[in-house]
Amino acid sequence: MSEPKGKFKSGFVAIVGRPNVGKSTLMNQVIGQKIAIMSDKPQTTRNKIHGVYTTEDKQIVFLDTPGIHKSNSKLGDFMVKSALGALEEVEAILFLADVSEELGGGDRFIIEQLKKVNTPVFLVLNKIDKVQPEALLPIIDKYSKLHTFTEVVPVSARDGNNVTTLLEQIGRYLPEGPMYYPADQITDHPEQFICAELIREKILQTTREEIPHSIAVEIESMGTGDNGVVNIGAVIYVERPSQKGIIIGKNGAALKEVGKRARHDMERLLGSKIFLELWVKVKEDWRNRESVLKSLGFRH
Ligand code: GDP
Ligand code: MG
Ligand code: K
Repeated sequence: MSEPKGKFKSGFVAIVGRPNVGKSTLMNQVIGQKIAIMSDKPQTTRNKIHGVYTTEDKQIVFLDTPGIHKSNSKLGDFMVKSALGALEEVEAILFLADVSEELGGGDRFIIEQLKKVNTPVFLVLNKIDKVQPEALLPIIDKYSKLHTFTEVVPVSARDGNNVTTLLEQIGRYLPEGPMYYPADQITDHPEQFICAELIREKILQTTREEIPHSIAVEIESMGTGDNGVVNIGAVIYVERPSQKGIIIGKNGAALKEVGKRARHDMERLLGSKIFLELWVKVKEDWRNRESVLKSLGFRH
């Protein structure tokens, strides 16, 4: 190992952008492991996930902030508020946009929010693998008319194209600081949270009907038995009895498929055999009740 040239630098960086621009994909590309949750349906990432990127001269701790979108529920308001609070405290914000889609109302809303925050904002133009190179300049122009971005970095989060450049650019905005996490740690989230998110992900991937935004998953129990098998009991909360039926499916087929897929990923993640039990419960209008939000771990 060579001697680091200067002092060690470290800091927190937030990733924001409307649903589906590739925030989770970028996070996974950077830390090289599947922890952020990916889905074609929007708003899957509801909690913050720290991904930690460590080299010999720097450490970047990423916050995969919940999308800042226009909201019509208490949960939505909560998400915007908590995201804006987190954004004040970071060294830099990566605003991700999808170059293969028109700059839309969702992007504008987020840019308006970012104006309120006193933190350098990078414009990270993602999915460049989907457009011709000459299409990029006009796109950069369009975004730059709305806000003065500190840096503009085109990337393909999926292919990893230009991601190293992005990491180097971020490094220039980090102050001298300690290593917050051990070099081999990539997330500070408990396994329980990741397992709950995996179950949510599988439901979103396997359910056709329009219910996903109204589900929450809670891990009720998790423990290792004498035989080394990890026993996990989880409850899937829905808002209406009809949604319960959709999640369970005919003769329990849908829920069984969700369980199978989630167990598969959990076994890879935890490196042990998993016994997974899933229940579905109706909690009416849970999104609009403060106390229920609190019990599910959303904090102000
Ligand atoms: P998030 O909602 O912002 O976290 O977006 P995801 O990371 O879940 O990505 C949404 C979709 O876009 C997924 O199907 C990804 O595979 C896809 N995607 C993400 N980044 C890229 C990219 O650089 N190129 C292409 N072609 N697809 C991407
Ligand atoms: Mg995501
Ligand atoms: K700041």
